[in-house]
Amino acid sequence: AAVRPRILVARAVFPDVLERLRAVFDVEANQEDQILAPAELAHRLADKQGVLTTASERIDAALLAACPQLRIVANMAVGFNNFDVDAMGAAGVQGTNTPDVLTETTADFGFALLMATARRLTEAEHYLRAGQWKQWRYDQFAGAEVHGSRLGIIGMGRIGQGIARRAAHGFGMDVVYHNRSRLAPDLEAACKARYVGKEELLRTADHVLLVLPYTPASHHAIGAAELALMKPTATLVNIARGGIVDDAALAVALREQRIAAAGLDVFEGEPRVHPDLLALSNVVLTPHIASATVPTRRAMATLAADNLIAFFDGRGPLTPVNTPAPRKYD
Ligand code: 8YV
Repeated sequence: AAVRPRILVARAVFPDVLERLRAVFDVEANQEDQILAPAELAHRLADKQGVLTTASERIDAALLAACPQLRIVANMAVGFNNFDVDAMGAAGVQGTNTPDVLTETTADFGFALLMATARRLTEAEHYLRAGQWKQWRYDQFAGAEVHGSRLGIIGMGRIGQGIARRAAHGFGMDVVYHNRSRLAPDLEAACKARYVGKEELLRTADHVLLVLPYTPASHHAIGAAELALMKPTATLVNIARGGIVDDAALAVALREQRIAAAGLDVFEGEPRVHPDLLALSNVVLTPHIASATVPTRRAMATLAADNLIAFFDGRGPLTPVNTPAPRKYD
């Protein structure tokens, strides 16, 4: 029998997905509820040809140097800012991600977080649970309007467009967006969204929603200067990546009520959350769960596994993120 490729599954996954991998590969699985530290990850990958990762495992030049046999990294995430794509390309390592399968679920959550933030859902629930609700009051938890208001979306990829469709068609919102490039006219028409500059978006939107990839160019794309442009009644929602927002500057803006509220599913340095954010009541904070439904997480794990399977059986990666240089010894 042919030698089976050796694979590491770096984080716990659905048991049946693991079984699917075990049918074709020699699998070492980290089923612990714990991220492997960089040195431990390098150690476990020293003799592996493939790995299934999540956005928590960093794949950089130092790791690649310690893993000479590695040929493919299959990320169980659409975002791949945990990859040093240049280093992977130079080392001849294929990267893959999980686009499409999580688009609608993540768009649902973006909208949920927008609603929860604008309508002060969690703040009101905490108040009720704490036994503080004594009577109705005209201004109790009075929030911002969602329907009919202006939504500004920064990052208009698949997920951004999904949110725009929900906003325009379901909530009669006036949708504006900013993106590296303008959408094709038919896509713009489908989500009834209008392209504007970043500054116009920040100045005029009632709600600003971030769904852009995290790259050196988007680091702190929302900092003190950008927050200062926003309306004092505006809400900010981040379902993209920590690091796109300067969390310390955001905490100041929220505390001083320069903007009304923020909904955050991702944080700089997560799972650590900036203590100044935790101290505020005008925030809704969730632990990176925008793609977390059972069917979607299953589809993500299955697509990551299928990328490994297709790569090693010669069909090639299904959803590649790079075109690596040919390896010297292939
Ligand atoms: C993942 C995500 O749950 O797809 C992404 O980019 O951020 C989430 O869907 C998380 O990154 C784990 O890989």
